[in-house]
Amino acid sequence: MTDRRQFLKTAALGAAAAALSPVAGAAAAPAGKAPKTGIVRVTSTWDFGVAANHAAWAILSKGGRSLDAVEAGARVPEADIRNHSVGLGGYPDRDGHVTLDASIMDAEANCGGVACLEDIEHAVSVARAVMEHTPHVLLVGPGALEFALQQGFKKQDLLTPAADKAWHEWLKTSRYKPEINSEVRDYGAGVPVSKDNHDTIGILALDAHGRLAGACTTSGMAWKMHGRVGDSPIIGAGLYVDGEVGAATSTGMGEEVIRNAGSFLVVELMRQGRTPGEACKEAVLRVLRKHPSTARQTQVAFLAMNKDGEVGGYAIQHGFSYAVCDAHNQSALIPAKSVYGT
Ligand code: SD4
Repeated sequence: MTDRRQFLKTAALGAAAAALSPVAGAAAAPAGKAPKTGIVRVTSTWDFGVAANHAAWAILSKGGRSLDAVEAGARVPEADIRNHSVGLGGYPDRDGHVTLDASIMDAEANCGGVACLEDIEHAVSVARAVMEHTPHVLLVGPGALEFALQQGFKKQDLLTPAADKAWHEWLKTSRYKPEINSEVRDYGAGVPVSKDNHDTIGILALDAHGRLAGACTTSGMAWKMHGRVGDSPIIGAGLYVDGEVGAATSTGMGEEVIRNAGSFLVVELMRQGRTPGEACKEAVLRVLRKHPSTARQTQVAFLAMNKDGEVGGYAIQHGFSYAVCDAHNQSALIPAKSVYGT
C-alpha cells in the first residue's frame, strides 16, 4: 500500500498542471493515438479513480466511445472488494442489505439509472441496460433486480465477510453519522487514511469524436435506512451531461446534492461561462448556503468536465481528490480546492 500511495502522490505532483491543460495533453499524444477532433480525457472522483481511468483509457485511446469508457471505468471499483462504498463489498444499510445506486448518461440526454438494487455487482451496467432496453430512465428495488435478471445479469451476494463484520460492529452503537472523507483514508491523498471505507465513483469522459458521457455508481451511505436512495442514480443530482456544454458528477452526502440538483447546477453554471472549477465551487457554495448548519459538517464535492475537455473540482471539506487521465498522463491525481481545510 505504501508503494501505491507513493506512486499516486508522485503522479499527482508531476502531472497536475499538465492534466488540466487540454493543449498540453493533445500535443503530447503519441503517434497513432492523437485525438481526431480534440482532447481525449477521462476524469473520476477520488484516488481509486486512477484505476478506473485506466480501464476507461483502454477504450478511449483506441478511438472508442465515451459511453463504453465510463461504463468500463465504473465497473472497476464495483468489482473491488476493498472498496466499501461501491458494488461488491459495499457496506450495507442498517438492516444488512447492500443496495446499489447507479446512473449513466450520454451527450444526447440518453440516460438510465437503478436505485436500491440488490444482489447484482455491476449496477452501472444495469443502468446502461435501462437506458438502452427500456422506455424508462430509472428502475428501483425488486423491479430493477427483476429487469437485471431478465437481461442476463447474475445474482450474487454482495455482502462480503469484511462488510458483514463492519455492520455487526456498527450495530453495537447504531449511530448514523457519516464520516467526512472516509473515501480516502486508505489511498493517501494527503489526509489520514484507513482501509475500510471508500466512496462513490463519478466518471466523466470525452472521446476522440468529441462525445461526452458520464456514469456514477455507489452503495451509498453506509448504515443508511433501508430503501434510502442517494444522489448517484438521480439524473441532474449525482450526474448530468449536456453535449453542448459539459458534464458533472458528485460525491458525498447525497441528500445535500439532491436538494440543489447539484450536477445539473454545475452544468448550467458552465453554460453561463464558468470554467469547470468555478462552476463546481459555485455549486458547493450554493449547497452550503441552503443548509449551512448541516452542510458544513459534511462532505459534498463536484467534479466537472466541459466540452473542450477542461476539468475542475471543488469540495466543502479538504481531502477530496480527482483522477485525470489523457494522452499526456494516465495517472494524475489532483487534490481539489475546498471551502474548509487547507
Ligand atoms: C450517496 N453520494 O449515496 C452518495 C454516496 C457518497 O459519501 O458519495 N457518499 O449519497
